[in-house]
Amino acid sequence: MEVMAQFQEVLKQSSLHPKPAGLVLQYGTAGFRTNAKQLDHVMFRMGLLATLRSKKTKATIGVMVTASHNPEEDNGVKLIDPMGEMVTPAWEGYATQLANAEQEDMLTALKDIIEKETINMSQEANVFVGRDTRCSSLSLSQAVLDGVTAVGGHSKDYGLVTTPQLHYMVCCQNTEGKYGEATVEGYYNKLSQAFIRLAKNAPNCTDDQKHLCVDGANGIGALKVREMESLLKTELQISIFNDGTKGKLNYQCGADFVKVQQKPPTGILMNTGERCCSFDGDADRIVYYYVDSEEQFHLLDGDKIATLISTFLKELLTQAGLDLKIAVVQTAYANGSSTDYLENTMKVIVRCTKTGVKHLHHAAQEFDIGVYFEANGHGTVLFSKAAEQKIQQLANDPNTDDERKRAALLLQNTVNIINQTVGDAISDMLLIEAILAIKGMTVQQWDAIYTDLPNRQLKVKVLDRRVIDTTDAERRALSPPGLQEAIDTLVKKYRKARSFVRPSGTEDVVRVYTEAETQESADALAHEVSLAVYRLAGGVGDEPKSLH
Ligand code: 16G
Ligand code: MG
Repeated sequence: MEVMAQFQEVLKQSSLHPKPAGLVLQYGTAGFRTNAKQLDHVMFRMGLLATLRSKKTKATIGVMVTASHNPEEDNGVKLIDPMGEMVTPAWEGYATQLANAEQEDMLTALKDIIEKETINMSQEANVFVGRDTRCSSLSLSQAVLDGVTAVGGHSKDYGLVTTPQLHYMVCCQNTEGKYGEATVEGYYNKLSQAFIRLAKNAPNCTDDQKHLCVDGANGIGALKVREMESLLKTELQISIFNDGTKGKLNYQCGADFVKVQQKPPTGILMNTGERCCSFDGDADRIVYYYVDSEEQFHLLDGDKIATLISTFLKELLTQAGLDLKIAVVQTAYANGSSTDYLENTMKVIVRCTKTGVKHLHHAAQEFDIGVYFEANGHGTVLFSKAAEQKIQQLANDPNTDDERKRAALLLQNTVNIINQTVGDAISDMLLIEAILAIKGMTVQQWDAIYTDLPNRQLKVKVLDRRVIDTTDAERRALSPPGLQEAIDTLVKKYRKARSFVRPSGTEDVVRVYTEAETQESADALAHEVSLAVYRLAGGVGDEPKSLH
């Protein structure tokens, strides 16, 4: 189609997806996210934008319709770049501009992007679209597809998939199959084969140890685990709870609920000491937990997962005699005990970045092996090309002795089981299960590697959260004046204490984090820091109340 005619078509189609006048939304930490009723125009426009991005990069782009762990009535959209990573920041800016242009200015906003990025409109474009199980997701993903078509792009609708599956398939498509086949079956086959090969190294694993309870958050993860279950054969027996047949999405269940509330989800039947895990609503986060004989709940969050995985990898590197630099990337939310254990006992490099997967992902790329996890359970492992080659060479070298060969093969299958594009609950679960089986480790032994410092997270409502400016990976506040000094003074009152505050990237609040030697201290400090934020950063509503 000729360019002018194409713009006419965009205008015509766009009028079928009108923007409510005055509505302003931000492409936040992980895409747009708000009540589903406000998103039709955003979806159509993200279809347009993804097509432009595809023309620009001459590669397939992904669009995932999901609001992750938000309530059922919300929805959202995440854009995926060619290598399966999150869309580059400059284009997040375009996304915000395009989504907020009033109906009559939409075409101008679109043309602006085309001009700034010197996009050749006759270039072919291809967009992969996926969605989660929310009721609103079907029609919203149709709006994305309409956007792609309106600007002359090709699309492939994958229907119901997890967010990490779509990331994976975009990467496969753009690497001509080198990463795997760009189908859901291809994903299941690659991961399950690697899992079964790893599980072969745990011949003494009992049936009890092979059992896992999964809380699917009543979302897409439950559906997808069910689809791949049979491929895991007898190596892993999964009982799926909160599979979406009865309960409501993310309601009193799922990884975010379990992490924030520090208690088991409803809808799960767990025996004493039994290993359980929870996914979030789009299956890109996972946390583990169990309840002991005194009914005490034990959470194994992203920090514990990062420790388990990096210990396993480090041991294999030693056995294989491979000199590869391994690092763990965390955020300020990482429990102080985990950082201490990683740095001082395991002696691995630890890096701290700002909150948000893209920051961790980026930092992890700087090492041969970068293990990154947020405490909330989002994370994965990245292997550099050189690291993958060295592992491969060693595994294929006929002169490698038995012990080194075994380690190299284990490393090779570990590479294959991991979804390197983004944190992936299913892939992380399979890796963790394989590690526990190979090491003959119970969930209690894993938990005992180090003891978490008691901690507390609170939120404070302020007039404008942007008055808080942070530095040092969000660990120190630069403004408003006096806030950091106030926090420093309060922290000094408690043993082993630490605290930081940061404006949320997904909610209109300031977040407060504290940790200390006892829960009472962590709670008292959290209250005092909240008060300081309230007083110095323009708190609204009632003063924060004490927790006890
Ligand atoms: C988003 C981020 C997550 C981060 C969270 C912080 C991605 C895919 N997700 O969910 O990594 O921990 O935001 O939220 O980047 P907050 O800024 O509201 O604390
Ligand atoms: Mg998620």
